[in-house]
Amino acid sequence: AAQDHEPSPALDATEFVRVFTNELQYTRGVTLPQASNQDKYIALVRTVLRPLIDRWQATQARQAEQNGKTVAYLSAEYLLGPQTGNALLSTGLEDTAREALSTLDIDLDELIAHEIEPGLGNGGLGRLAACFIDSLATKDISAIGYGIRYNYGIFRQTFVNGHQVEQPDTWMSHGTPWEITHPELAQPIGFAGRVEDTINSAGQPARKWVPGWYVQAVPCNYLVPGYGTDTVNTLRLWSARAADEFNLHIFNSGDFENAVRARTYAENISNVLYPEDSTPQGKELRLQQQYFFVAASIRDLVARTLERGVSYADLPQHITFQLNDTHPVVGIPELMRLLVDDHELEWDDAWSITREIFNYTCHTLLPEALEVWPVDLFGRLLPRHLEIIYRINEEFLNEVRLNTGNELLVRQMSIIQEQPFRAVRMAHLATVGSRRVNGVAALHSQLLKDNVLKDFSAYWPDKFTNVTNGVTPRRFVRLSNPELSDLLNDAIGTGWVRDLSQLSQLEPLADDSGFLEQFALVKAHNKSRIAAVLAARDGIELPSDAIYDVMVKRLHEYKRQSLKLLHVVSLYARVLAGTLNAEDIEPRVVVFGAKAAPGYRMAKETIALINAVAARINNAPELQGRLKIAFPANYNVTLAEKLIPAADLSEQISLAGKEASGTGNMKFALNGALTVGTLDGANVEIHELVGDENFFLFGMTEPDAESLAQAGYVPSKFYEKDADLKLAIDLIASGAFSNGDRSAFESIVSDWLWHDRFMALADFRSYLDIQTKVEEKYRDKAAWNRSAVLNVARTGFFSSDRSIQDYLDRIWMEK
Ligand code: 26M
Repeated sequence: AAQDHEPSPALDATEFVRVFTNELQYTRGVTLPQASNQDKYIALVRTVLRPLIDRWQATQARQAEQNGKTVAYLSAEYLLGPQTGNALLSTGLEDTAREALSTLDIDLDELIAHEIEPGLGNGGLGRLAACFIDSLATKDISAIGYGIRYNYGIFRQTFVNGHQVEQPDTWMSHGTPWEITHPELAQPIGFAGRVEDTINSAGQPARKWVPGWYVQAVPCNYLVPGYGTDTVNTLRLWSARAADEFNLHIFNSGDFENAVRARTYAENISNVLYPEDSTPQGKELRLQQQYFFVAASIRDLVARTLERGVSYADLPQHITFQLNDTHPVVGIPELMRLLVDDHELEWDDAWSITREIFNYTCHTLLPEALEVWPVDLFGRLLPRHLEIIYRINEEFLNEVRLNTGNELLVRQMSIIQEQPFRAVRMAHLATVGSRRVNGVAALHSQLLKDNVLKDFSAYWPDKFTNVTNGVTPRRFVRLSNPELSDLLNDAIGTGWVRDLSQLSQLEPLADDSGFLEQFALVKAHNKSRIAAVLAARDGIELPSDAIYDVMVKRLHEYKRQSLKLLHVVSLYARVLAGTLNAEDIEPRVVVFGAKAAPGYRMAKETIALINAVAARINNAPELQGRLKIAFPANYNVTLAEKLIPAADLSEQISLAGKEASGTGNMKFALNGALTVGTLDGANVEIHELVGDENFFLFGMTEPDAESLAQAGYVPSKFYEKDADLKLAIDLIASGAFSNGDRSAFESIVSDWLWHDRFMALADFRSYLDIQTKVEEKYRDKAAWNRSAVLNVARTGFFSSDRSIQDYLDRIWMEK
């Protein structure tokens, strides 16, 4: 039955060749001998798009007819990754395309590699959105993703003398064949201006927003194909175009040149993705981006729903808006404005509709990551929305006052903060205006209720729930690890791609030595593959028979890349000091991949330090080639797909209580890497599922870390107490990695000794000890492979299909 879901190709090789050459001729205007790789890539995409567009149109017709509930996912980011492989997979056309193109002497993989990935996200939050729309389509759910079509996605990272230098991501410089744009369907989005008293059509006093300027939101559609189903959903990203009225409002006529030039101000809105992912900058352009895409999205879906004859009161039965963090939360006052001002609903009716429609997912625990908008800035850009927020807040606080009589609580829960400056607390607005609030892993959801949003969870206990994150098995196993996929297909059939819980059928094979050997061959193959990729891409030479120890994620202090680095430096320092024989080091390749926010100084210095340590130890004769660091620049989805299948060891070493979930952790486990990790985020659930024998657990628990902080954490005490730690830090401080320059990494060293906000030094000993256990286990190949297979067998839970089912059960369809 599982076989029934394998996509069957809509074209055979002969038809494929005909359509492909036709596309070359009539959309590129070239003959085959004239065609460049770009021409061939575009012809390939347009060929694969045809059956997808047929399915897409059928999906729209079906969903309109069913007239059920549509899930609208609102996210400022979608970190999609390359599209071609996924489209070939969902159309079942991969083999056909390969065969067809080979008859034309074209290598399919070369064309696939030609694609520049749409990097329209920073990291975990944006990649989660991409996994979720994949799962929504695969599960045949009527859904639409809304976001922003940035001209420049996440910056391209380069290293200059080991320091990060950012280059613009010009992913659109040659256009993209994946996008279907409709400038004629643009809608005007207003900003700034003033609010007037007016009389509505019933003769009642009302308020009316008169924007000062407008920008056009142009819809750009992307197809989101499900796997093994006919559903193709839509991802609708909005692009900003100057409105004709734009310059009329700002400039007097006559100055034509400047009026034209001023259009770029409006078009700036969708120009670039903000690269900060942990400390919001409070920039006006960012708030413009948020309102721009949310206002366009809400109007789009509400208008289409009302056109179908749905009444206002019934909107919550037909629409649910899922807020991906607070970035789209301005949607709450926007829907209120739409209902009250434009559609003339009573405030109370509009408010009960609004609170039924929105749900909010929180992705953080760090207080500095919570978005707040200064009221003066907010009021200048969105004056009517600020009024609406004030009224929401006033009524909410009156209710809290009435129910609790606690004035302190009233202040703590207010949507408006007074100190250190008056500002709108977006997480409070989201919580008050949503029906459900969820965290992204069990521990995270608990900590949300206990700390960040504790007053709200005491006030509305039933509003809070958990949905543990997941990842799409299509991209992160089936596409990225074809050899493992073949092995799984032979062992348990193909049903796992749509139902990842079937991986549990592998369990008995963990004791089958023949299977373990095949599994080991797949891993070895993937290591050779990544070694070849890194040699070609970055000129990095690596052994392929070593422990592949991988830490890939955004660079942030709480994630503790510095702890991983201290481990490596400590091995080297002990070899230099003669307390460790190089021959006793199990050969290991430590791979880092990480981008730092351009303005985040400590993160950028950490990058420079990793590169400096790499330059030294990779050529240190004392180490006999047994320890290597690879830090390829510009880690992205394309590289992740090659790297993760090759990993033996997955580094998930954040300070407990700081990483909301993590999703890389899931991708690694599903590809048979063992995790070295703290009890943080979804690591807790991975550890629980795979079992303690198959997981390298270390470090303080969240309550441990909390007590240590309460007691007064003094990192230098750990430095003084632990000779290995001291040796490692002293080696860095001595200038060993900076040509004797002791000042080069001074700020990192002094941060370790005097601040160390995320307690890397406190967990150092435990981390070193567990890494010794890693080496011991790796020497016992059978034991290691058994654990690796059990990781695959026991982590089917982490499919984003399961996450989406949880959203349906606990939030979207919950009664
Ligand atoms: C906010 C304001 C202005 C500019 C940018 C931002 C911003 C952008 C991205 C803030 C945070 C952003 O991402 C945070 C993020 O990626 N969080 C991660 O979410 C993952 C999915 O739930 C979790 O697995 C990670 O633990 C969590 O860190």
